Amino acid sequence: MFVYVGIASAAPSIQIENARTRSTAPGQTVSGGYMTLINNGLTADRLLSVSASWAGMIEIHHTSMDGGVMRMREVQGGVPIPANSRVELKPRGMHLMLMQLAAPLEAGRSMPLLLQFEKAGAVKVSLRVEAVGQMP
Ligand SMILES: [Cu+2]
Repeated sequence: MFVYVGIASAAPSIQIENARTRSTAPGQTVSGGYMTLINNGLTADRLLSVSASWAGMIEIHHTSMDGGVMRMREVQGGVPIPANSRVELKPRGMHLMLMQLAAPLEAGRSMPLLLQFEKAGAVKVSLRVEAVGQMP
């Protein structure tokens, strides 16, 4: 599953693969969002923000280990995506924090997400909801 943006060869060309999230239990209002951001263009781009109608707040988080404790903090200034490179949003790494979920995320569903890039602009992507345990 991917989305192509950019037609002129000089423009950034952002492709998104393997966009996914984890299903949630009733009452659980937070989940993680993961995907591969691929920049096939000659120009660096930047993921600035992410939004969805079904999540009240979405932040981009960075994960780090601090004395054996995993900590998450919000990425400031967006996620740089250098020209001709791929950036992974993955569990225990940089990820999307999907918060204030309006309803539980059910496995098998696809949730629309809007990514805002500095140069590529708005890119729609579909997040595949995977059952907890289906993902490493
Ligand atoms: Cu997080």
